[in-house]
Amino acid sequence: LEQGGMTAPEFRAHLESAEKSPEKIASAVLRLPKTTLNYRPAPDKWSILEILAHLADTEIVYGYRLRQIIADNDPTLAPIDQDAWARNLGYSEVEVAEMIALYSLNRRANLRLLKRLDVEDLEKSGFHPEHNRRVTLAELVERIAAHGASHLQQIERLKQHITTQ
Ligand code: NI
Repeated sequence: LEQGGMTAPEFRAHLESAEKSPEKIASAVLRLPKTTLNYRPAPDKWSILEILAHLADTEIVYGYRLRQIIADNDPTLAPIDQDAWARNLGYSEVEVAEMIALYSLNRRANLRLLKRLDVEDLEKSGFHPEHNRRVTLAELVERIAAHGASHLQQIERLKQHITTQ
């Protein structure tokens, strides 16, 4: 994170892009046939369905982390292994509509909490054992704002890959 932290306009821009993600993801996967949803480009790569489950679950993780940092005193964040979650939590068996609904509602609730904050609050942090350092709310906000967009690109690449086969 650059010196001086996040400015108010940057914060607003991040919240705005974070707000648009669920709808963009929803329209990208609307009416996709099952074969497309389940298609894996390689045995160790996620299908679109698994990406949707990852988006829904990650929003729960973001939500817990930001609640810890906002509300708790000196919290420690729990690291997750996202491939282990995909393997062990049945990501390939989920329902598209349920994942979109979970992602949308948790994202909305997370943004509601973030919108109450002033930019100074974004310097609050929690200890991340995996990185062995403190992670600020500002960093978390940047991640939340970028997460949907990067997986949207991944979904579009997968759709492209399937149609050009
Ligand atoms: Ni991700």
